[in-house]
Amino acid sequence: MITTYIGLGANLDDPRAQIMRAIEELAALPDSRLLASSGLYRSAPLPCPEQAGEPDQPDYFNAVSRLETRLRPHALLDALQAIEQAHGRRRDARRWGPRPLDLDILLYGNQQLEDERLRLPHVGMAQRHFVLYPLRELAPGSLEIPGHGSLADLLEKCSQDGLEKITS
Ligand code: A4P
Ligand code: MG
Repeated sequence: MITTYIGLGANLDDPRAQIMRAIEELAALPDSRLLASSGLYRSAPLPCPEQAGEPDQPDYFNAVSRLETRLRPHALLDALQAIEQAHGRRRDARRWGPRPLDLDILLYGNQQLEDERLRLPHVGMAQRHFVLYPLRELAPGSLEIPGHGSLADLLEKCSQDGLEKITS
């Protein structure tokens, strides 16, 4: 079994309910065991690097889950994308457009990988408050983010400003 951390994000169609339902769906994945999930956090959408101005979309709700799995990374990605599809996710929309559900593999053990479908660790996770603060609820500060250093070091460089904790 490999320990993975999954990032959940949503900003459309009752985002809180989307995330609560997605956590139940993670718990039902084959060859996997859901070990824990963080509380729910709310924050403004990140400004997309390819679009000028402030993003015109609703706030995001985010959480992180810890999952043990025997699925290989690409099989896990397939399973997560199937869950996104079942939540009505459309992938033809603009990059970083609003979505009912986004599931990212943040970490897969300590594996580093880069191909046309998958990058591990997930790009940007090391700088994002809506990833690092929920992750802190589930993992020790000594957790190594391959290529970026320890979780504790990353948290020190990442302000919590603008991140509101909604539920524990
Ligand atoms: N992909 C590559 N690596 C991974 C991985 N580790 N986990 C590929 C999951 N997918 C991975 O993703 C595009 C492609 O990334 C997938 O087909 C997969 O093969 P997508 O979900 O279709 O599109 P996206 O999510 O719009 O793009 P991207 O670049 O993954 O965006 P992010 O990084 O997910 O960011 N603001 C707040 N406050 N909270 C948020 O959660 N999320 C985003 C999206 C922007 N702003 C946000 C938030
Ligand atoms: Mg994504």
